[in-house]
Amino acid sequence: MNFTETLQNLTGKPLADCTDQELYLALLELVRQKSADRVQPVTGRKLYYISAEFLIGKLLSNNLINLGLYEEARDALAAAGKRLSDIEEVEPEPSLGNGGLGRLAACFLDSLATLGLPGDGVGLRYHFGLFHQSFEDGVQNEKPDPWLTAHSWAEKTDVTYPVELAGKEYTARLYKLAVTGYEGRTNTLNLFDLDTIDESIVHDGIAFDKTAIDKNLTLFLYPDDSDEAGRRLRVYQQYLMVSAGAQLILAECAARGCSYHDLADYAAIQINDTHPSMVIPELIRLLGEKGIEFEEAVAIVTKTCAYTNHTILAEALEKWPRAYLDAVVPQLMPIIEKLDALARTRTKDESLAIIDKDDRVHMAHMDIHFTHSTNGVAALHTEILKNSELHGFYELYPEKFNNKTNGITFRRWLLECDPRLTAVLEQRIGSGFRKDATELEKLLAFADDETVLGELTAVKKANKEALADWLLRTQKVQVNSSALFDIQSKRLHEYKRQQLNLLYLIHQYHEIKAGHLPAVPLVSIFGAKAAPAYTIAKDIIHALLTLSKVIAADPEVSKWLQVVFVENYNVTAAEKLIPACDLSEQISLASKEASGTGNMKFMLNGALTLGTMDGANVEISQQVGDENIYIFGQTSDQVIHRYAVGDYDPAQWVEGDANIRRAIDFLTGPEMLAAGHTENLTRLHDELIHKDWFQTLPDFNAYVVRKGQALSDYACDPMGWRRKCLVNIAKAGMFSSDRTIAEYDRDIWHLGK
Ligand code: GPW
Repeated sequence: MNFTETLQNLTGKPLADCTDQELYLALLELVRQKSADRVQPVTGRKLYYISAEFLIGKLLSNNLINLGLYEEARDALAAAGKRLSDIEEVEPEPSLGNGGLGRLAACFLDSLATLGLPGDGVGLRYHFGLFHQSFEDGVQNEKPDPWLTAHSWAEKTDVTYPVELAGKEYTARLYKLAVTGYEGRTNTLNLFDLDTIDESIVHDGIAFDKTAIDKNLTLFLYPDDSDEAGRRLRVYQQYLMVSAGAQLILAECAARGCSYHDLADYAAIQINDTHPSMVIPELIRLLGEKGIEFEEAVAIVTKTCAYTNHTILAEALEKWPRAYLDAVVPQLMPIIEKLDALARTRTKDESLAIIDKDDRVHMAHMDIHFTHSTNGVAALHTEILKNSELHGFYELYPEKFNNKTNGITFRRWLLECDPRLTAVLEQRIGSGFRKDATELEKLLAFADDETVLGELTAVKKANKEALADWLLRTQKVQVNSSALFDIQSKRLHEYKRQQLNLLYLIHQYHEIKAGHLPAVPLVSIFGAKAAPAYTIAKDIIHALLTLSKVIAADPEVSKWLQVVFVENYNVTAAEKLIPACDLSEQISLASKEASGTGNMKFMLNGALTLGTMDGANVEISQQVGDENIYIFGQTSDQVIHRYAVGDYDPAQWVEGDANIRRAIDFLTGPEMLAAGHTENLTRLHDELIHKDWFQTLPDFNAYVVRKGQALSDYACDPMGWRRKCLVNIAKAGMFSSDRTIAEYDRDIWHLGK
């Protein structure tokens, strides 16, 4: 049977007569059958990657590529007058993550299956995932994002586990989603949910009754934690995930012959930041029920579990008031107390305790004491953990600390999102890079080949035109695709410094008005969601949307400058934006971005990075060399020093620098106030002048100069620019998540053995 016949058997009628929806469902079923054929028996150690987020993105094209069916499907559909790209639009995006941490988990699942390693995910099946963002009157508005349709990739099973929350028993149901590897095996993403969830209790955007646990528990990813009920709900969610997950792990291992004493020979559990940390006491509790003494259970769990830290931002390091845990998981508290006591026998340093003097439970501390590995996610980040944030722990357990620089799957972030670039690469260097990303280096042989550079330029031009079409269709904005496309897309957070980019754009507005024209027209594109309760982040969005209006209304400036803020940034939007980017904005305050992974995606797709020496930018600059990246700003040492001295005063920078003053004052000047809201603009203005907690102003001038350099290189030396892009693509190999996963396996997991 050929592909068309197979698909037709599933639709029951000629493909040409099918709707896109019918074709989508048929392809979904086909993928299901084909991926089931690649399920392999597990021998030896199996990984459980436990994470509150798996930002998997749409799955149809990804699965077709991984199963080797993409071309056949595309051609069979084309023969019937259908377009795979139209069918892709029918698929809702599963929005099961906030950003980098969740997307990393998804890339890791892809690489595990691709490398043929036994490794499943464990997480939650949020009904509405992260909110859907729209802009109304220049302000972010949040709505539920219903991605669970009647036919979804996650299949209901009849496996359930009892989970006790605040003394009441709930039933966690398991859903399974097939994870296909590229020419690899099929693994599973296990997602838990309650049957009793009631989507109808959501009202007025994303508000809902926070007390009715049986109805609300898995409605949203991380419900608003700005009030106490919201924070408690997060503890409930976390325990549902880890308790059901731990029961699943023990059941699977027992079915393979594990006696529980030898659990570490059957399972490796990776704790993705602190959200799943309660899996440690929960496993000890469950092993206790199987008759294993506390001391031995601690040893087993330590050998089985490993912890990844993704941040040094204090507010993101979870510390739960003991009273919450007493209320929600009273069965864990005696165990956590014993772990705290045990930790105190290993060190007298009070700051390393699990339960502090204010009765707060430090989840990361429990992880470090009672797992065998703690890793950071980029070289600089791991050094900062060892030398400052977690220094005391590093002195106590030097052997536990290791670095695993993040990576991205090239299947989604090159083959799927940039078929034009993939085709040029294959023609020049063959297709070995699909499995061995370091083969991209073969491209360096063409660094001075003007034909190849011309091909790369043509790819970028076509991708920019495709993005322009998409922006017109979905965002109703028209952009000039011969301008330089500058993109900052990531969660909205002050440390990521979208406000620095904002101040630059205001600066450029004034320069253009003064007749100092830039080297090339600039289209500055943003994509970002702000946490619903994060006021200043929402004010930054408002300021950018307002500036966009002010510029668009000014013909003198809009010839040279355009600001576009893409609504509802998600994986699908990222796949459109990244291949079309010329300049990638990675401008976090040095020391604050643990790694970043968008930086890697842009580089791989032939954009140049404008960035600080932060996170994985440091390793990117080492790979490509100083001449192929635009680095600016304070170093992490300088920043850490400035915080330590504690004398940073933004007002002095405002007084001492006319450009900074002009840019900040513009926020509350007549043009902006006429187009935006006084309250939001004033609050942001005051925040920058009085607090500027992420040191935007000290980096302002260096940023303006470096960005100006990039624009002029782009305009004045197109071949030189494209040569730099080529080097970036060629050197992206080390940022494949296949490399990252191979290192986790070599140093921490030892899977299949
Ligand atoms: F706070 N990251 C994220 F560390 O996306 F938990 N969400 C989070 O909640 C945290 C971290 C947490 C990101 C980091 O900010 C980013 O630098 C990193 O590349 C990514 O995790 C993956 O490691």
